[in-house]
Amino acid sequence: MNRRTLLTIAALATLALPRVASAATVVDVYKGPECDCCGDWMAYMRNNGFKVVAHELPDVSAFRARHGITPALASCHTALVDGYVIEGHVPAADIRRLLSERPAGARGLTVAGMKHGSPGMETPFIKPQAYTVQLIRQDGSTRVWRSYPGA
Ligand SMILES: [Cu+2]
Repeated sequence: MNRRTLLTIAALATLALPRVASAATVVDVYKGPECDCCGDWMAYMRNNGFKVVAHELPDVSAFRARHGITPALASCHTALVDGYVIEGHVPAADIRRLLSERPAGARGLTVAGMKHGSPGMETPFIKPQAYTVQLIRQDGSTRVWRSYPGA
């Protein structure tokens, strides 16, 4: 292999690498300091290929309200992902679908409350609850994004 071939291979490798690195979507998670299940959801998201950045806030509810999450739609942590707000223990597949479909007028997704069996809320000996991922629109209205059966 001559020097020019080596240089060409090196140049192609540098072109290819940043694309691989930028494939991980950043998830900025806003949470209170003492939330174990928030940490479990962050670990779950990392395991699903997202780049998770944690931000601790003394009052997540004010942050939540600024992003259009009403108390009825609220859970334990609020995340910002590529311009969308993701509230609570939302499964990674539903976030990926939102990022690929990008429905008109969408503000984000929520799993309101704290549902046993949702990602980061798996508890030994407690049966998974049925839960619904809701799409929140910019006007505050919601619709079912996906329903999960309990056990
Ligand atoms: Cu939680």
